[in-house]
Amino acid sequence: MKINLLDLGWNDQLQESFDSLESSNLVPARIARENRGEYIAYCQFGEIRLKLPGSYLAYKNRDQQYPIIGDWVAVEPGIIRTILPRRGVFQREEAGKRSKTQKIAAHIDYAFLITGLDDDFSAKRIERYLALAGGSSIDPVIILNKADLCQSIQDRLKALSPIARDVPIHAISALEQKGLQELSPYFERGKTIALLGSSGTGKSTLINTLLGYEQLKTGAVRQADSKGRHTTTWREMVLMPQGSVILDTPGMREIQLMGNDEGVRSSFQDIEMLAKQCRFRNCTHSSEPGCAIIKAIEEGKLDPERFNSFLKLKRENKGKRKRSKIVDTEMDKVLKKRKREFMKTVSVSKRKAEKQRRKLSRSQDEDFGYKY
Ligand SMILES: Nc1nc2c(ncn2[C@@H]2O[C@H](COP(=O)(O)OP(=O)(O)OP(=O)(O)O)[C@@H](O)[C@H]2O)c(=O)[nH]1
Ligand SMILES: [Mg+2]
Ligand SMILES: [Zn+2]
Repeated sequence: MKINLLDLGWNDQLQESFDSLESSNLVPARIARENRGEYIAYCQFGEIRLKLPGSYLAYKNRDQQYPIIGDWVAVEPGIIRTILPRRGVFQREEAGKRSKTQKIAAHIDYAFLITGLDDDFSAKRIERYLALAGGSSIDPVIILNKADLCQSIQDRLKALSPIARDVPIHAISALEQKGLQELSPYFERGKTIALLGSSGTGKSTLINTLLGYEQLKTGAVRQADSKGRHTTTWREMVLMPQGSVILDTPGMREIQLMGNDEGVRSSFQDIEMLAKQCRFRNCTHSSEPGCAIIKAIEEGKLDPERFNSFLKLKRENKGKRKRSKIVDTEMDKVLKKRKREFMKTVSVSKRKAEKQRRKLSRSQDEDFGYKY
């Protein structure tokens, strides 16, 4: 199957980066899936399988970039030679105690943040998604799926509007194929859309419906709480017939913020704007005179709940930064201790060697009849 690179998202900028490699042996390809060290990618000749060269792995270091889904790479037959400069990278904080960002996908234009309109619905979660997606070049889009199961869509839209601000919201039913027409502008040729959300919200179902056939496995949610069972277990890029690319991802168990305030700031611009109008620059918005936030809350212009979420997310970020510093200093301590121990063993073995050498030369001297 021949593929037009423009359908895959190829553009002038990528072409320029590719040309600057000045190698006639290379072709561009886009990573669609990773499977135990093997990459499945699309290029002009269709689907191909790729590996990293041994040298890539030999020089493994912390800064070494590994290809991620959505990456554009320059390849020789079977081998990835280099990753072209990334943009639109979706990343998140890895679940667990250690602060570490995990790059999820590259060259993403839109992030569909999918929530079910069943018992899964949570405005707070959407607020978190937005804070996570904010501050990057990816445009977030809120998708409320399973509209067929909800009697109070208008109420929920109303609850979301101060949170979403200018982020578009679409209520759809992937299963009953309702509201899908609204999504077609995002599927413009060459655009890449990543589907994100917790398990069971219908990400894979939406792709199947848009494709018109069952390409991806889907799984029923638990009756009791509408939670999914983590049916999708890997990230996978699917080519859409209209010349766009869609990325299915496994349901996220936990969303953690990245420890930088940029996302929070960009998704809470209303509060940021108000804070600028406070009389004191270091206003804590708790009891200061001339506080624009307190005033807005009193006048009913700002929902106190929203302000609480803002404070909570900021606090969480601060905690994260602190934690990562603690991890760093703890790491330093461990490394220093290891170094000391290493130096000790070195000096011990050096001393031993020296002793041995002296002993040897003494015995050699003895052999020659000399005595100390
Ligand atoms: N009623 C209704 N059910 C839906 C809709 N969309 C998806 N479902 C059902 O929700 C369940 C979960 O759908 P999936 O597509 O597997 O969900 P997912 O988001 O891919 O889940 P993970 O792969 O586990 O992350 C399936 O039983 C779907 O049939 C919808 O619009 N309405
Ligand atoms: Mg799925
Ligand atoms: Zn204030």
